[in-house]
Amino acid sequence: MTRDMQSRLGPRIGWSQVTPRADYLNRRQLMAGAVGLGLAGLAGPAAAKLTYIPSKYSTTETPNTLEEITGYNNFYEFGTDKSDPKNYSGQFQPEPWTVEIGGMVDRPGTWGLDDILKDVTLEERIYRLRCVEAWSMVIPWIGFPLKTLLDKAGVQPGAKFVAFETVMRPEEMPGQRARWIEWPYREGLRLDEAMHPLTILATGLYGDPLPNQNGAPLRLVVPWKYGFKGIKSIVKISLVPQEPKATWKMLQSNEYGFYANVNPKVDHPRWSQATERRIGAGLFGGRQETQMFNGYGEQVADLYKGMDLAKDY
Ligand SMILES: Nc1nc2c(c(=O)[nH]1)N[C@H]1C(S)=C(S)[C@@H](COP(=O)(O)O)O[C@H]1N2
Ligand SMILES: [Mo]
Repeated sequence: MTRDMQSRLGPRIGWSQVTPRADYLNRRQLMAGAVGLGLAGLAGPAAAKLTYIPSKYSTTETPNTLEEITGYNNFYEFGTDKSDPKNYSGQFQPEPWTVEIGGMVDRPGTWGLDDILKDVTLEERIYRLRCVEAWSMVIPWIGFPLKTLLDKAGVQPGAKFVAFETVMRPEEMPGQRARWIEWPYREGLRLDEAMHPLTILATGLYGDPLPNQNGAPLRLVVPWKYGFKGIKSIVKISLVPQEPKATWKMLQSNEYGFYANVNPKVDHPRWSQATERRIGAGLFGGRQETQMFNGYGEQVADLYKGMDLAKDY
């Protein structure tokens, strides 16, 4: 039996799972009221530390529970099991944090995350997340468009791609002491993908700052791409003229491409991408069809006009 199967056979619904979500839904209603009254800056959700506004880009699908989102993760810096990030990220220190922005920008430099966040408006973005391993979730991220940060840095004309790197902390990240991955974890986007309004840097979820296992304190979320593009715990962002290195492509380029757009018609060499297992759907929930661009085609299909997505997978 696979580990996936085991997690589906355990007891699923208890008060510890139901209550936080009910709380959260109430808080969201409160929040919507506060925004309506123009009080967003004053009246944040009672138990949350972040203040944010809703977004038209959110799905109306029901989010996964906080337990699911924080207990079933891929974050190989903490280990390869789905439960490793939750179990081994407790010592990780996401504060203070700086992000280096460099390459082809007018204002290169290293900024404190607090400074960066001072003048951004946080939004809630409830997005589908589709892992390349054919499971999925719905996650209520809190974040802001990557474009906001890139505009602040001033992207120069020759820049064509954005490269990202995760922090190196082998003392706090046991997975980084294993050398089968060439750390740091790296990812990249084409500049137009990076500037797209759906592309966000997330700083929280369920109204609170990001848990360590989800990529505290700052991670990328690109909802129409496989989850591995969503690089966690980012310390470096560079504007570059050429396609940058990306960790999974470096490991196995015939299985993981640079684009990694969710595509039910282009199978992974070792499994079908036509359907997916929604975490939390339960033993009898069955599989659901995977949507082209993870259901965001209306917004992003134009980015890939004229490209052969079977070749540029
Ligand atoms: N630095 C880093 N970022 C990472 C990963 C990783 O191992 N290391 N895993 C990726 C994969 S495969 C997925 S599916 C998502 C999972 O995000 P989540 O655990 O917040 O759901 O993170 C991505 N970002
Ligand atoms: Mo993934």
